[in-house]
Amino acid sequence: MQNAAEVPATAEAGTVFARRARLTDGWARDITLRIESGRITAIDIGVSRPPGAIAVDTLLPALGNLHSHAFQRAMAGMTERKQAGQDSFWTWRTLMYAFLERLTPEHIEAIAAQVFLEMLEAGYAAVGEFHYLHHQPDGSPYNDLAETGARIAAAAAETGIGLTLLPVLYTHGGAGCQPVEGGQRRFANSPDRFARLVESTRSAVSALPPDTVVGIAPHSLRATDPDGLTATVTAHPVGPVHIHIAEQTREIEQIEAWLRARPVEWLLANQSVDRRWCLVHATHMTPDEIDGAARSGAVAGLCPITEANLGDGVFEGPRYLAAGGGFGIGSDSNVRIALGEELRMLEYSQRLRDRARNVLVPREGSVGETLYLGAAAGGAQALGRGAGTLATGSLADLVAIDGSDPSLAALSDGQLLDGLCFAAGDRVVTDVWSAGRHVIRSGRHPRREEIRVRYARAVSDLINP
Ligand code: NGQ
Ligand code: ZN
Repeated sequence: MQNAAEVPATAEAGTVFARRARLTDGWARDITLRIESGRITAIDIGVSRPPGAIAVDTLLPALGNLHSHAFQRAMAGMTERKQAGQDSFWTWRTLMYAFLERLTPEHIEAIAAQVFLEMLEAGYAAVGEFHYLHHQPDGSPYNDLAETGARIAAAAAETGIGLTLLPVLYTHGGAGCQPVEGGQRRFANSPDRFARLVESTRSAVSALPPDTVVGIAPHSLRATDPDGLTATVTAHPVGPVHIHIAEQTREIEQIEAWLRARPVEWLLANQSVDRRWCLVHATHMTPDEIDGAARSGAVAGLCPITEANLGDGVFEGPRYLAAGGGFGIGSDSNVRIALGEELRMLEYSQRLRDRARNVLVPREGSVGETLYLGAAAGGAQALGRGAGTLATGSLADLVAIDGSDPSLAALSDGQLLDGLCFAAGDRVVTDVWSAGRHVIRSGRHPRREEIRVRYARAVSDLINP
């Protein structure tokens, strides 16, 4: 399965020479960066290229993609036809449930490998896979409770992407402990069985590189209940905790009717939300909720392309940033995997709403730097990766871009990240290292063809049963 000669399972050691790099406190020229055991162990500035070093143009910390449902990639483009009545998030969800009914573990692995490869080629070094497709179509578990999680792990191992695997607790079909129905049967676990699922998931990733993380993901307040949520969070006192929250206005109404508080309000009052939490979407918040979420230290998991695609609404960026809130970026439904475009969509949605320019900067300065470096730090925090900045001791999650690309060639160092967000496409990515694994070279993944062929076979099997 895995070709160790092409994508090393253990982190390489080596030296990277960059014409320029965005270090923690600013730009530097002619740097070497030493990688050992997957970490940055030394950075030297103003040096000449040492023999044997891999030379790149512009080196940046690579982003982690903090929220993905890999399987949804295979239905991209299948839900964009208007049907009778008003199409909504909820009608999309019905189509998504119908789609996932047919997925086998083999399909899940083939799709995830393609998705992870596309993420790496887009410049992401790691992914948070919010994984809820656990069981067989009739709801009975596979022999190995973590069968499908093991498929996600295999896809991560094959591609070399850094994996934070987030098995999902999904107990109820809707707010107020409604029964699970139809496609939801593949997701469902009691808190007790979920605890066993997390243990099996840990075994499933045990052969992966040491930067691999297992966290937990209560799916949403809708799909859990207060006691199950508390018990689960208490039983897993370390590692990332991700939850979908306040994405749709109907969800706000249902949670208010049931729990007598808005979703974020309820969560902040009833759970110990802190730096290990990632609040995915957090679209609809009152000013008090925004301030409380920002103060909690949690990361807002923003998924701008999917949120636009699903008609969720627009995140209240200015107040959240002013309150010091942390954020990161996720590709969620994977309808399109494009890193610069996520950041651009995030800023453009604010501009369209506010009829203003350069919105997502708390005081003054570059929007691109604020978004890119903010998402690098927030993404790393949410994924439990000691990455997000080019500094000694950090995990070597690196991306190199070609500053001589026509979209970037005219820009100064201080304008470069604005160019990356607003002018360039992800084709400017030349190299990616994930925890020191040099997985993208000359913009390509070494297993691109095999993975693509396997993906094509899987989707053809899905559409022509
Ligand atoms: C998901 N996606 O879990 O894939 C959800 C849809 C739900 C987004 N929320 C299902 N974007 O929320 O129940
Ligand atoms: Zn999601």
